[in-house]
Amino acid sequence: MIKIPSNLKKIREVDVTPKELIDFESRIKEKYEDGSIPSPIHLSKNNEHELIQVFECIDKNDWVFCSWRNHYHALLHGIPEDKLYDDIMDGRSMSTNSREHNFYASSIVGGTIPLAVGTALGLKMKFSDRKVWCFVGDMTFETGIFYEAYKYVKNFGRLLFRATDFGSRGPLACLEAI
Ligand SMILES: Cc1ncc(C[n+]2csc(CCOP(=O)(O)OP(=O)(O)O)c2C)c(N)n1
Ligand SMILES: [Mg+2]
Repeated sequence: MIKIPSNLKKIREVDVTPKELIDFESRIKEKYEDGSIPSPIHLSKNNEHELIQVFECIDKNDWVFCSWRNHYHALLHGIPEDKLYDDIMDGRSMSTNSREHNFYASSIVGGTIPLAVGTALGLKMKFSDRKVWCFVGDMTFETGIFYEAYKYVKNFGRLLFRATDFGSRGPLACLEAI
């Protein structure tokens, strides 16, 4: 169970339900197991309510960076289910990307962290009020690149919240635009 920090404020309704998230992953699992998907997939499970609560605080114009385990986040940030499904069926489960929806995912452990910080810095230099949200897993959280980015954002910007999620594959960390 993830505690949602009190400084996160709800700014929009999310029209995706926990059941829809779970059903989507179940559909992908079936397709993978019948051999229809040519590449590895990564599924999420648990913390659906909490993740929806976090995305209720994320503006559609904000950037979201995510890992290989990105289907929930992509659906909650507004990537159409059909587009995500087609991408996954084409073998791109781990690298969901959309400039239109301000979403970037990568299969490289820690790879998105400096990109997220750089994007936040770029937005700050343009006096934009858009934010950057970087979701990482509990192992990625332990890496040196996370620590470097964490220190930079803490010292030169504002760290919005840091929530820990061991073992249940939900949201872990979020860096606000620096
Ligand atoms: C640079 C790099 N090193 C190693 C890997 C192999 N790898 C893929 S997932 C993973 C573990 C990641 O764990 P965590 O950050 O907790 O994410 P989870 O898969 O549990 O959501 C590793 C080591 C990789 N993808 N990239
Ligand atoms: Mg993990």
